[in-house]
Amino acid sequence: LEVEQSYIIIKPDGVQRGLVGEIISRFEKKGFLLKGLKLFQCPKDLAQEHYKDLKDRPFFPKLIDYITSGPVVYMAWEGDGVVASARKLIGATNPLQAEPGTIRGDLAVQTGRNGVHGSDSPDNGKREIALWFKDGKLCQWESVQTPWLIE
Ligand code: YYY
Ligand code: MG
Repeated sequence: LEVEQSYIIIKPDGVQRGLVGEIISRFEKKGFLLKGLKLFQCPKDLAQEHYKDLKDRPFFPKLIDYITSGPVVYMAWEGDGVVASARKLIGATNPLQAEPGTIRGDLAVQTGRNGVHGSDSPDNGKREIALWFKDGKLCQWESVQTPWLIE
């Protein structure tokens, strides 16, 4: 049985604003399992492939410039329901509409600088993890917390 995984990016604004620890902490404290993590400057071609569903949108060129403008932290997080739950933790695309308590609701003000990416479906989670973790190697480990999180 396959456990669900979500692909999460702390975008360049999140890294530059010193929010890496804060953002990772939200997922850690919720109780998901970190399976892979890297600080990385994304090349244009990878950014375009990652966001290919948006390639015809007017904001696409700006989005690609932004996501490649500085280092990002990318991660794979695992757990039952992690994709939908991570989207809730992240909040609405426009940070002014994102609820307080969400990452975007608490930490950002503009759609074009909304700090975080999270996969929008389990299939996209798989696609994005395969795309970014090219060697396919996520860390296989067990957290001592698991028995205290999952009965
Ligand atoms: O999944 P999510 O990040 O919440 O939004 P998407 O609709 O997938 O768009 C991806 C990304 O594109 C968004 O996080 C910011 C940017 N964007 C934008 O700059 N302007 C828009 N009108 C919509 C999205
Ligand atoms: Mg999206």
